[in-house]
Amino acid sequence: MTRIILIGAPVDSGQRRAGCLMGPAAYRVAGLAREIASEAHEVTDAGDLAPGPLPGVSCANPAVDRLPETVAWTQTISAAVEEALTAGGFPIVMGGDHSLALGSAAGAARHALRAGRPLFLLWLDAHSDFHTPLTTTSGNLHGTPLAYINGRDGFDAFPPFPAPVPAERICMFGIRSVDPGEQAAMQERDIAINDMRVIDERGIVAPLREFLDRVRAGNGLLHVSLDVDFLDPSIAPAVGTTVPGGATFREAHLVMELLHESGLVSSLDLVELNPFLDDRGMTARLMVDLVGSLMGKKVFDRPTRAK
Ligand code: B3U
Ligand code: MN
Ligand code: MN
Repeated sequence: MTRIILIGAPVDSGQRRAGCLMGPAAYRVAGLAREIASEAHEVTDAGDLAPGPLPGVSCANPAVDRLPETVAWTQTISAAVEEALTAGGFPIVMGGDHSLALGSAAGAARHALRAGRPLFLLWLDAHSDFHTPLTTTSGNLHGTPLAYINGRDGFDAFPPFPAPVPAERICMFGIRSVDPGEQAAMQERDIAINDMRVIDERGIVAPLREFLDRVRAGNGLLHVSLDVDFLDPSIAPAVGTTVPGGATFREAHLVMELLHESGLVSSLDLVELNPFLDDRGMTARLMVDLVGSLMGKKVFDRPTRAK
């Protein structure tokens, strides 16, 4: 049994379409806590966080939108995730847009540093989120967290990332929208980029097992960041930036089932749900079902593959 701590992070300063701040409420309405409890885990809902006072920060890139709010959220979320992990819990951060991962990953990294274990990152997303505040042209900071986590320059307004995660410990799945500024930086680094081409050719299982084997071999902690747009918009319409050709219902559940089987995941983000754009709650419900699979829900109990 795992002690799950639900943390509401109604962040919407990382992008410009209103609605993500209703995400935590939608997860509660869709029964996230019940779903987790039905897999015999203990669940605590810690309620919603609020950002602290806005810091006096600025950025040389005039396009950047709502930097002080995002920095304030980063500090608050980072502290909450670190505290949950230190207390022996498994934090699930209910977003909120993807800029919340600037904080959740920083909290996980600080915890990993103190535990003397390496942190690994699994990024399930249509986008690579590898911009820095200096390279983003949209100015939307939800496109930057993975660059912060990897220790790229340009994040002077933010607290220094505790122990940046090297490229070899980062794995992306579902990628199908990358800006030129991100592409160049990603190509210089040895990140496992499982874009949709790779998934079409190899499927989900082989590349995910390769990554999970590396996490296990390194005795690592694993932070998973699940962006709603990882999923195909036909099954998950409640997201600001829909990109066609995403993961199917079965592929997404298979990822979650393999992650459960591995026993390696230590923290999770649920990001970019915009309930205002949903179709009778179908996206919120699918995200809850996926968390159910991550928590061990399955139709048949069968022996797991020899490790
Ligand atoms: N790369 C683009 C688009 C984007 C990133 N994340 C989302 N959209 N959801 C940008 O604005 O940085
Ligand atoms: Mn994202
Ligand atoms: Mn995305």
